[in-house]
Amino acid sequence: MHITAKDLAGLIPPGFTLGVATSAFQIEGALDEDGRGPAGWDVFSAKPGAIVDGHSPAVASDHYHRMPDDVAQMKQLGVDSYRFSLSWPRIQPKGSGPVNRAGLDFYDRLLDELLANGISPMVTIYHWDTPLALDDAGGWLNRDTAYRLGEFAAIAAAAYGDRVARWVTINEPATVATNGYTLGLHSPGEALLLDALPAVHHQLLGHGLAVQALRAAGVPGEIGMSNVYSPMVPNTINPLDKLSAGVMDIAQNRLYADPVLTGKYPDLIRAAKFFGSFDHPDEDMLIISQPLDFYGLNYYMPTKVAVGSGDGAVPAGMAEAMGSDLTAAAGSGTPFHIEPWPEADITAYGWPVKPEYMGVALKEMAERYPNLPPVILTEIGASFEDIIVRDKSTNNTFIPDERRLKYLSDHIETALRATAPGGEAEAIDLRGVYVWSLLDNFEWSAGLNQPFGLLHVDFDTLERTPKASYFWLQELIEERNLATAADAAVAKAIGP
Ligand code: PNW
Repeated sequence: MHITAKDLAGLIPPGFTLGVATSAFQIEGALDEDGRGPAGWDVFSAKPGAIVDGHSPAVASDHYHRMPDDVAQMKQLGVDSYRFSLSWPRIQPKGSGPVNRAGLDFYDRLLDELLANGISPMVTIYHWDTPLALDDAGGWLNRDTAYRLGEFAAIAAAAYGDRVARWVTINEPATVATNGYTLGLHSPGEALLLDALPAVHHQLLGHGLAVQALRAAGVPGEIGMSNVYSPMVPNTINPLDKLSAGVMDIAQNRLYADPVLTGKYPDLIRAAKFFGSFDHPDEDMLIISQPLDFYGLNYYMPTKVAVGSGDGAVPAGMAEAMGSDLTAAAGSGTPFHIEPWPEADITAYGWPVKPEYMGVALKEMAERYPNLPPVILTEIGASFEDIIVRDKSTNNTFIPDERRLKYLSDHIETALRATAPGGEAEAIDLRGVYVWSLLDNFEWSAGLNQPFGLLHVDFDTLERTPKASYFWLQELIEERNLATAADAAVAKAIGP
């Protein structure tokens, strides 16, 4: 069971944002329309074997053509805010040089539509769809890509700065570096293992340069970035399991959070020659660690780590999980591996459902980073196979996604309790949560097979159908609104 929507609403502090999130490449389709340039992901996804079942992102959720309807669905849902990303190759087809007016116009219309419907826009500047021209020049291995991102942020600030409430410079550099440059599972398909470190640094530098560009443009919106965080849990009390979990923690969590929040890479990364050279000017660290208005955290699951190469029993879907197949890719004889959680519920992706670790993640962040700015959960969500039930008498369809609904409820409850006074992460000023995702979409190398949406998308007809989780979030927001209105009435009655 899970807490009632009414009781959960009672835990929500004033001013807290309830939102939904998407990204451009995953939902838009229309890859060749209105002057969009190619992205590295267009080419990567066309490679045989790159995407499960050979699925194509060409249409995805067809959001490019259905944007007003999708905004209307959000209005119905009642969300405070919508987090979406800008398609870099739609706006700047080559990643440098001239902008494409028709591409800029699409997000102009989207922003206006959101504001007309009372939905506050949160814009992610970079969510993985690097323009192909930049990938051809080395992508994130090339320092120049960081400067190009800074320039793109300036373009975005000039075009949209007046209407954007929150900016996310870059989404999950860890996933890009691990899946795109370490393991070759994502675009651009590089499998450099430990030599992928420059792709980490240049993304973080790109983040810093984007912050500089937004600040220089004087945008009124809040500025932050989004990192994924997975608590690393040793399989046993064996010190070698603990050591392995510690290494994973450094390689997947701290490698990305420390530079941004403390201005330093973890000591192990700096000291160990075997990570390959990633010499950089000291000044980079000042750019990377500029103060942020909020820190975005994407939370999905904890990771259980054990010493040794394991028996290969990691669930198939875990191949997508952060670094879970770092060991698989490196073959047998690797020093440590990911263990499945035998007792855990698992998602369609094979990811363990462990809501209590939402609290652990926040607690670890609070302990590690005393100067942490306000935190926003920029993504939480789960993929579960959906069943469409048709009522024979009315012909209405219903999607009873109880497991997704419970996942969301449990994780939001845990986060709210952890950050409330007396909670394990009470030092964190939690400002909001965004559900991943508004609608089923192109889940990168998993293709169209991992539905994360509150809205079901039929990928043949492109019809949207709200799932039970959508109606649950709608109810939660209604309850929150009633409680807020009641509080305001009391405050007014009592007077100053
Ligand atoms: C995120 N992990 O990726 C991305 O921001 C989204 O684009 C994506 O659709 C969504 O989560 C679901 O996968 C992740 O290993 C990649 O914990 C890896 C992990 C989490 C999220």
